[in-house]
Amino acid sequence: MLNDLNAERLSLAVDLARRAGDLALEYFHRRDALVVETKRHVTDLVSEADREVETLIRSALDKAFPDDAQLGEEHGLSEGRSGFTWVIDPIDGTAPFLNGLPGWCVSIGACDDAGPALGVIYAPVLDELFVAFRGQGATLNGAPIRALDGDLRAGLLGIGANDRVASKRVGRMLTELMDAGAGWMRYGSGALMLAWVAAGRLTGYAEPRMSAWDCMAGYVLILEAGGRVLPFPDGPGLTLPAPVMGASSGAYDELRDICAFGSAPDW
Ligand code: 2AM
Ligand code: CA
Repeated sequence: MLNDLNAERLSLAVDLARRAGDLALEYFHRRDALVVETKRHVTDLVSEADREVETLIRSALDKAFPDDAQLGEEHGLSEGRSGFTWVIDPIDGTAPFLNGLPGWCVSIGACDDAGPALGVIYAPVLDELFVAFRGQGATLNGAPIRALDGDLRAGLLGIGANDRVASKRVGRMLTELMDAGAGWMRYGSGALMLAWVAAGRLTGYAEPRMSAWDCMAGYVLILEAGGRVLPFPDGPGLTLPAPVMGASSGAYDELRDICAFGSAPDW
């Protein structure tokens, strides 16, 4: 059973993911009117939608849990005193979002001294809501979910890569995965593909360089669905990019060895 405080946190996170998703969906339907800024690369985009959706989430969390810390993709870190840190990606998959594709989601995660704690991911176009809290199991639209049985060849593998990772590094990873017989796909949102690992739709997900807001919620979902995740750095490392990987138990070791995520990042 969750204590009262964590039950309130989970209930608000679910409510906010839906409200934030509805707001993002409004922007999605009139995306041609959005002013899009290229952060550094054609795949690294931000718009008013990302900022406004994060503001909606953060201001509600500020009000309800003023002692909690918050880390978000667009508005950075605000310190807290409770030991509980919200980790927020208002729109994960901004590039698919701005290009009219369905592969994007709102991701609200949290961690505490014991690691990843809360994960809520809502994909508005698909109307799918993934919910988990440490020790409480994971659900999709209210029904329990489990990671796949079997190894890397038991289903599809999700892959992500961005322009900050050397093309040779990505190419090597994909070559080795294909040589191992893994069929891979890319959908554009790391958070959503991690949720799909939890739901048994993918054997695993790997990306050499992601941020805490892309993976925290998905990590809780996978752990609660019986899978395994590559620990994301905590403390000051929480704000820095790192390799991200989650998989079913049977696929985890082989995937980690192929991706060479056991060693230091080599972007
Ligand atoms: P975003 O859509 O919120 O930017 C796709 O491979 C995944 O990587 C998405 O979760 C995407 O998040 C993230 N991503 C995109 N560009 C990135 C970058 N330059 N550094 C880290 N993560 C990035
Ligand atoms: Ca993101």
